[in-house]
Amino acid sequence: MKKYFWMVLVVLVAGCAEMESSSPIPAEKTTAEYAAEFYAAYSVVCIDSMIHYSGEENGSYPATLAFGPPRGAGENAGSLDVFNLGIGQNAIFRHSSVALVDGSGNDFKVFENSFRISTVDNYAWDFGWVEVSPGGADGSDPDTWDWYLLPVVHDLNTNTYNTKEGKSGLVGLEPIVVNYIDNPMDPRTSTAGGDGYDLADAKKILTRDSGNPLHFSLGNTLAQDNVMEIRYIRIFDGSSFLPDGAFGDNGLDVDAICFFNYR
Ligand SMILES: [Ca+2]
Ligand SMILES: [Ca+2]
Ligand SMILES: [Ca+2]
Repeated sequence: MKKYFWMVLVVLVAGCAEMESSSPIPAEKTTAEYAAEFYAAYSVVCIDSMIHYSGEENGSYPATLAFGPPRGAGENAGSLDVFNLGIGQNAIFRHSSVALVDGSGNDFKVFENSFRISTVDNYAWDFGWVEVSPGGADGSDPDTWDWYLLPVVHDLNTNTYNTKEGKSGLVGLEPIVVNYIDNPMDPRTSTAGGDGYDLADAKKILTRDSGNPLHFSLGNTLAQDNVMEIRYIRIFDGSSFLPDGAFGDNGLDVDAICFFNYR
């Protein structure tokens, strides 16, 4: 979560787009009804539960705000409908009744709440990375499961402060335009924003000794290991491994995580 100063700045420069994200919901529909319409219109599902969290939940930005469809605030504002993960923390999410599968193209998206600050030609980023797992025996420790990394590129030799150049696979790179209440659209599209991932790119993490995803030792793909279903998605804040640029590390935020290919 970027500092309040930047939230205020964005409100000033973005014509109060920030405030719109928390405006009252029109009385004719409930949020559940909006969500149901969104799911039906675009044939997506979004995570509805968290099974592990390394930190202490922030009362103002609890995990429940990561459940359900995305509620983005546009290119120039950060949604407050988010779970604030915290610096260096991680959490494991799932959908309670479906599994993610590798279908055509991107299979899921993570919606953070980065936004562009046009007045200073920069982005308010909180980068992180994604791992996926089929899970393990009931009651087993998630740290003992097989985890597959969605590879990240963060070239520290390029200008990290105001460009997407040299960056890919990072959670939080793309601002969130889609909003299931105020601005519904197909969340798969690039117009909708969010960070898309293809399970075909995931590779088994063999060693993570450094703690830095840029230096993990990787092995087989999911297909090579005959892993046909993914039940768990783990999001890590990038801390100092994945520098956030001009505005420092405040811990990434999760607005939503939605599945496009599932069963
Ligand atoms: Ca953020
Ligand atoms: Ca795919
Ligand atoms: Ca949300």
